[in-house]
Amino acid sequence: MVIRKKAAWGLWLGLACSPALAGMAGMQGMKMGPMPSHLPPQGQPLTWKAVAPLVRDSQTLGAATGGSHGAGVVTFKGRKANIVMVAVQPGFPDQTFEIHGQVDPEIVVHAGAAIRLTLVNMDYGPGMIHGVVIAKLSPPFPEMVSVPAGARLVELPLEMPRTSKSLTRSSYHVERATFMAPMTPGTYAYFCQMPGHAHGGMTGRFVVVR
Ligand SMILES: [Cu+2]
Repeated sequence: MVIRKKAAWGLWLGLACSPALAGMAGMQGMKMGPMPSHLPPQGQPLTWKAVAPLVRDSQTLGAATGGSHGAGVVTFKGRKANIVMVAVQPGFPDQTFEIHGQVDPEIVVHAGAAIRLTLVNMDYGPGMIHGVVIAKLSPPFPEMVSVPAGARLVELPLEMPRTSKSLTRSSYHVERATFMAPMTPGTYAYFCQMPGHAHGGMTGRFVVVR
């Protein structure tokens, strides 16, 4: 778990963001309002009771259009974006991300937006490990994706699968980080860094607009 339990979002935004990114985005001194958090103290896996609100957030935050695999678009407007992604929500295809009920949609954010990114791994079974990287890359991806220096916007480390077949009896791994969207528009990719997963399609576009 890399979650910082702080009432003021801005405080741990500052902690989590790299100095290079912070400098690039001109975010020093930026004031961030408090953000609600459903998360327990750092280092503890989440119970279903704790993770269910995050899953609900993943389905409701942002504005969605479209809907088929990889064709949907989820837009996060404004200077702050709270993005919650699920890795392999039950009932959805293997090796996919779900956002706003869509499979691997395009994510759209505004240039310079302060982004809080959360990933919940809902997958179950041996080896069903997932994480997420957002980087200046584009598909097709090889089995092992290497990210050139300077191309990575953010990385949430690999998370273990849920612990029980029963959703309500399971515990869940969640990772969270904050970062600043680039100041100039551009197209990036989000993808799972588990070998073979991005290659198999566990990826989507991350688009920064003015
Ligand atoms: Cu994966």
